Amino acid sequence: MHQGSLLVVGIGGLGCLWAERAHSRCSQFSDLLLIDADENTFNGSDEAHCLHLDAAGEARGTAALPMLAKHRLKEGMNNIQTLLDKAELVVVLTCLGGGVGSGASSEFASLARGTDCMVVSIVGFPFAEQPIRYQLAEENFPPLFENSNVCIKVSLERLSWQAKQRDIDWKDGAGWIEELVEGLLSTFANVGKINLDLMDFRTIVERPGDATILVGSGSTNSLSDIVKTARDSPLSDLQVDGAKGCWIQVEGGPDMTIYHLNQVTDEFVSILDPDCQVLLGARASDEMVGKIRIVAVVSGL
Ligand SMILES: Nc1nc2c(ncn2[C@@H]2O[C@H](COP(=O)(O)OP(=O)(O)OP(=O)(O)O)[C@@H](O)[C@H]2O)c(=O)[nH]1
Ligand SMILES: [Mg+2]
Repeated sequence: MHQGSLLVVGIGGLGCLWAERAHSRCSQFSDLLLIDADENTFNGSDEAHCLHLDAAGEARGTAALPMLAKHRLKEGMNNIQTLLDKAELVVVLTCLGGGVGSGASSEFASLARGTDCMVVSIVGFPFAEQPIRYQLAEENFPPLFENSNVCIKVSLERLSWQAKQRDIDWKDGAGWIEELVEGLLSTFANVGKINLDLMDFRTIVERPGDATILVGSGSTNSLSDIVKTARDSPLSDLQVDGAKGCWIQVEGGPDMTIYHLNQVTDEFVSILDPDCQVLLGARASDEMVGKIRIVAVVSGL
């Protein structure tokens, strides 16, 4: 991977918060771009490239309307074109239901696809008790979905429930979003025991049908629980048992053995279609001693 090929992008207030947190775990090998109408979003992120959607400085207010946000993104695009030209994979984090995320994210994904980038979108859906925001989210989801290679719907309701279980703030992504992005990007950035590259990833995500990403982690003493957490992790409500394609990355410590590797992958793959094409990668890192994490993209759903 060359410098600048992995790009984490936050769009809108919550999306930027998620992107910053995710990027802080993989800043050695990815770039960060924050896009918002609210300048306060950019405070405290020295490493970020920022696109302020009110860059003309005319204090035209916040881009509370999706159409306005979309328009301002187009105007500001030449400021970030070089970043996009370098990127091979962008991970877009956003939450629909407000102005910026709803308006600018599909436009951004479409521009990224136009430069032959792969786009993975992680998209928050508002709480059901905010019906107007929810409806706005539903209206703006299809164009984002169509412009993404993988598009994962995250219900804020489920996220907040998971965060409560873990006793952390849901707005930070319940730890889950960071883990997903870190797992995905570290796979591409590091040479593993069995290396998977972007070409393999593309093969899997470009299968017809839906795709989603599952993550699970835990101790090497409880391998079945790792598979179970991965299976329970989809924040979108897709059933994965008919998956025809699977790209799976297993990360462990230097103490990871072939037994561990086989055990988790066999158990995970047993839930998919028997004819599923499986591409496997594995890597070891010092921080993972005693632990194993799996990151899987399943497609053809
Ligand atoms: N209940 C609740 N929902 C929130 C909160 N923050 C964000 N959301 C939800 O997340 C969605 C997106 O929020 P933001 O990312 O802040 O919106 P934005 O894209 O910056 O758009 P604007 O600020 O409206 O221009 C909203 O529609 C809300 O449904 C919060 O503190 N409480
Ligand atoms: Mg905002």
